[in-house]
This record gives sequence, C-alpha cells and structure tokens, in this order.
Amino acid sequence: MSTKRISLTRYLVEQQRVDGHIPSQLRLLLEVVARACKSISQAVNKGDLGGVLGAASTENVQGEMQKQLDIIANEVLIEANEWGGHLAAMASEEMDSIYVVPNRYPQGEYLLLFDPLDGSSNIDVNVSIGTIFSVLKKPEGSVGVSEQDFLQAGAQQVAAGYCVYGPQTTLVLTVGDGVAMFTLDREQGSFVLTKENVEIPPDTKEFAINMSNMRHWDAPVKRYVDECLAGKEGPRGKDFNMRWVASMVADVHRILTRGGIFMYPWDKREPNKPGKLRLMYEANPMSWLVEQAGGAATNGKDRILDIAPGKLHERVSVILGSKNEVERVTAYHREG
Ligand code: P6P
Repeated sequence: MSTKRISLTRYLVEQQRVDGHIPSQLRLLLEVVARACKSISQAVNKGDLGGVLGAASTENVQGEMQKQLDIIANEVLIEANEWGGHLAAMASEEMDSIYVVPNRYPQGEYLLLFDPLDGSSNIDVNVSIGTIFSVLKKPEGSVGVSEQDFLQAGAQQVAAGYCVYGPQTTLVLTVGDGVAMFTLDREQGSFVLTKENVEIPPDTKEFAINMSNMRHWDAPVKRYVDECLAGKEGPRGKDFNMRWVASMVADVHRILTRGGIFMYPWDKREPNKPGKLRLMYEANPMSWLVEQAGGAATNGKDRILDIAPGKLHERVSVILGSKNEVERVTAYHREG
C-alpha cells in the first residue's frame, strides 16, 4: 500500500478522468452519501451517551419494530441528498413508498435506494452494523418519477456500496470497475483509500448462516452445511469454520476481506416469502460488490442481479461469496 493518501474525492475524480464512467452528478451523489455515513457513524458511536439506543415506538414497512437509530439514519440520508439536484427520488427499507425530491429542489437523473442501518438488532449490544446503498438511473424518457422507475434488475445499478460501523468506519464502493475500500480518518474527517481491486478467494473454509433455522431449510442447503460440518472426514475433505454476525454488512465485509460464503436461504417458516433479505437495497448492492470482487451471488437458482423486481420491498433468498462455494450450493439446488 503506497504511503500516498488518496481521499474518496481524489479517487472519484481520478476514476472519472481515467474512464469517465463517473459523471459529475454521480460523483456528487457518492460524496454526499459518504458524508451522510460519517454523520450516521457519529450517531452510532455515541451509543448510550447520545440517548439514541433502544426502540422507537414505530414499525417499518416490514412490520419490524424500528430502532431510534434506524429513523435517525433514514432522516440523515434523506436530508443530505434531497437538495443536491442529483436525485429524482429515494427508496428506503424504513419508508413504505418512495420519497420524491420536493419541488423546491432541482430533480436529477439518479435514484438512490438504501437500508439506512442494517443489522439493527445489534445496535444495543455494540456489534457492527452498517448502511447499504444502491444507485440506479431513472429510465430514459420517464416523465416525473414513480415506484415503477425503481423496479430495475440489479444489473442496471450504476453504483453500490455500504458503510460498516465497526472498530473502523469503512466505506466500500463499486461503480463497475472493481471494489475499493475507504477507512474514515476521524482526525481529518475524511475517507481515505485503504484497499482497491478487492478480490474474494474462489474457495473458502468459512460459511455464514443462522444455524438455528436448520430444521426449516430446503434439502440442498442442508446437504451443503452437513458436508461442511462433516469436515476432513466428510465429502469436502477439509474442516470448515462458521461465522454469523446477524448483520449482513459485517458478514459481507468479512467475505470481501478474506473470503467465505453467506447464506440466508428460503425456509419453511414463511413458505410464501422467497427469503428474508430485501432484493432492491440489500441483496442487489451486495451482490454487485461481490461479483465485482470476483465472487458470485445467486438466489439458489438464478443470478441475483438478473432478477426482475416486481415490488419495491420484495425479498429474496441469498447465497453469495466465494465463487466455487456459491456454484456448489447452486448446483445442489439444480440437482434438487
Ligand atoms: P437473523 C439484519 O436484520 C438482517 O436483515 C441482515 O443484516 C442479517 O444478515 C439478517 O437480517 C439476520 O437475520 O434471522 O439471523 O436475525
């Protein structure tokens, strides 16, 4: 790693200069989102001192009790982005319908989707959480903006990333030219490039799944996990380790950093739901990041980024990470 400190702004300007696929409005969008994540990080880091822990008295569109910080993070992202002229509208896990940029501000060509604070169950116990975001372009020629404009496959994203609030606050980003990581330098108040051209090893010995759901899994997932648990003596001929943070941002960050496979599969508890995680603002951005780092992401059968969304808050089964492992689980699903 060269000693030259490259800020997020310089990285984006130089990427723009090199291949021009970060138009100035997209660069502004990414810098505004990064600034919002800095504010969220400060609120999260205050914890009890900030009086922001614990539940709010409201539920989100998913019917989940909201944490105060969920609402704060959502408001920070809305307020940071609505005036800049780069967005037409926003969509959030915490809001039932889309948020159209008010008429008092200029409208832009981008759509921003986010899970403002993913992993909320970990907030009060001081475990890493994060903000996940996805950027789409408003379809050409669409007059005004509606929820329908957001319903694009993940392959249409023009930028995606997350900010993990852990021992470090780290912004992880792709605009389609690999994955870069920026660590927040709190003294300078700026994100500094600390890793680029991130690569996920194609093989792994580490799997991530909520084992307490084992009795509800479909056969292919059960077969894969059983083989991992069988270790050296089993069909895989090697021992595996298991991790489950119950914070997708933390689990995906570990996988981008050292490999692994993350699974939140369909299970029998709610058979009519394709999965627990949300397609538009959790699975799609994470899947693009993972693919850009050489990994793979499927719903057990199909590439997640190819899924045509029917609803803004639709859910999906997620198998992502080290390519050879994801392909193995997907093959087991195809064998039935
Ligand atoms: P469970 C957090 O609520 C989340 O949406 C993801 O970040 C995480 O991977 C998953 O749900 C954890 O779910 O059922 O293990 O608590």
